[in-house]
Amino acid sequence: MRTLVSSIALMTLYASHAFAAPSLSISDAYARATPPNVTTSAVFAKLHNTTDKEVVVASAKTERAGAVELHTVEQQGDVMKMRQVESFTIASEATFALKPGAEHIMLFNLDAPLKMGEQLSVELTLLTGEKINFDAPVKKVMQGMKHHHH
Ligand SMILES: [Cu+2]
Repeated sequence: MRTLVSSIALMTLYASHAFAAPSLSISDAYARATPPNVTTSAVFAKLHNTTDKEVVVASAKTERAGAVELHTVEQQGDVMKMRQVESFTIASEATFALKPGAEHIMLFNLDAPLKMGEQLSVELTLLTGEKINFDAPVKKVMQGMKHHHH
């Protein structure tokens, strides 16, 4: 893996701008399966910044959702609440984990329930305008944001 990463870095060095590697590499992506009549879901993934500069994710979209927001989860008193944020900032060479109970990509107005085994294609737009595309398989996921009661 380390060898692969270094050779990609080398290729980037030698290649012109036109062939630059994507600024983010995406791994472990998945989307939450939805029960019938539920039109919201979320996408999770690990976003690895492959550059030596900060990378800012400005927006996300998928054809299956009428609206997509970047969300974080915050504790308010005894309750965990989701809140929209303007962007996700990923430090140089760092990995930013989108996961249940933390930052995630929130989907609204799904055109149909997300079923296990489907692939959801997602596009991220960085502040620089660069687009990052990836596929998120649909999986059953624990709620993660609603289990904070005692
Ligand atoms: Cu959310």
